[in-house]
Amino acid sequence: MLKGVYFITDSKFGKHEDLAKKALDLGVKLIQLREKKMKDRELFLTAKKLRELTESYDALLMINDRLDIAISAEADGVHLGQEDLPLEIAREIFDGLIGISVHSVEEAKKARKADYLGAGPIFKTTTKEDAKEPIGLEELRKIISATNLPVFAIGGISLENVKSVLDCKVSGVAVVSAIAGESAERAKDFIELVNKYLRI
Ligand code: TZP
Ligand code: MG
Repeated sequence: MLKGVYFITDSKFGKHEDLAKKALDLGVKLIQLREKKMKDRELFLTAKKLRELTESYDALLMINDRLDIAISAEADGVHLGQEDLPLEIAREIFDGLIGISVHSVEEAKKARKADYLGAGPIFKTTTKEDAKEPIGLEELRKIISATNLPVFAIGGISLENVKSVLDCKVSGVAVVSAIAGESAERAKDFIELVNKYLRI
C-alpha cells in the first residue's frame, strides 16, 4: 500500500525493532529500515527481525540503500538515493518495490521507472545528518505535477505542519521523528490526521 504514513527507523531514537513496533502498533503499514553504521551481519539480522515483525502486522518492509540486504532478508523493496545503485540496474536484478529519493523535478522525471518517489527534504530536519537544503512546498507541488508515481514527502514533517504537506496532494508522508521522537499519543494523532485526510 503505497500511501499514508511511511515510517523510517533511525537508531538515534532507539532500537530499530522497538521503533518499528511502535509504528506498527499504531497502524502504520509501510516501514523502512534505515541504518548507516552497522556491519553487514548485524544489519542483515536486524532486517530479518523487521521482516518477521512487519509480516506479522501485514505491513511492507523497505530497506534503505542496500539491495543485497533487501534481497537476503526477503524485504518487499529497497529505497535508493541519487548516489546509490542506479534504478535501472536494481530493476534488472530485483523484482520487488523500488523507491527513489528526489530533490527536483529533473530527478523525478529521470526516476519514472520507480514504484514511488520520496521527495525532500521539504522542511529543515535534524534527523538526517547530511540532509540537503529544504526544497519547500512549491517544489513539492512541481514534483507531484511532473510524475505519475506516488510521491511521499519527507523531511521535517510534524503534527503541526503535515496539513500543509497533504494539501500538496502527496500520496503519503515519510517520517522519522514525528513517530520515533514523539509520545505514542502525539504519534497516534499524527497518523490519524494523515489517514483521515487521505481517507485510509
Ligand atoms: N531523507 C530526507 S530527510 C530525512 C531523510 C531520511 C529525515 C527525515 O526525518 P524527520 O525526523 O522526519 O525529519
Ligand atoms: Mg541512500
